[in-house]
Amino acid sequence: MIAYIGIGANLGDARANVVDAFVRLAALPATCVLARSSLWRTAPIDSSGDDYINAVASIDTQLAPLELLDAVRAIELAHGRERPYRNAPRTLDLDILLYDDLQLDTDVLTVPHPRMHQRAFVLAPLCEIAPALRIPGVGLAAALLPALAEQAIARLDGAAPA
Ligand code: PH2
Ligand code: MG
Ligand code: MG
Repeated sequence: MIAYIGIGANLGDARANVVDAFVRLAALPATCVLARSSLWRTAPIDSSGDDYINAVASIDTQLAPLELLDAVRAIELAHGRERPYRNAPRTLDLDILLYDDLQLDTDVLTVPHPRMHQRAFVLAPLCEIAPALRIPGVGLAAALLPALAEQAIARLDGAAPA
């Protein structure tokens, strides 16, 4: 299965944490990283604290959706992720954005990620690595970006070697 993982951090060494997330995703069982976006500096949306570093990875995985969710949560915990309140600043956040063509809405996991189509910090790195991608139930990811032009994001040069 091909899945897309949104990565974000705005506490501690956010840039190093995001780069380490790529490494840890590649080390998951039955999983390989297909592509990693650049790193992007983004203003917090419905959140506070420093600017975020955001990125997206595409992976090929044989992990089932809930196995993948457990795995990305373990990576967050390895970075000391705490959840004192909703959308609190964080050392590392890994969200399953898409899992193949799956559409799932349960208490623990909703795929596609329910807010991804409203967030330039997700769509810009996503479209970098998958310019023709369609979000099930929503449409072409790239077509959503122009409406989000007021969200402040900037690609960091040379941030993520392929
Ligand atoms: N994540 C959120 C809420 N707001 N803002 C930015 N810029 N980047 C994020 O990763 C982010 C956010 C909830 O996970
Ligand atoms: Mg998130
Ligand atoms: Mg999350």
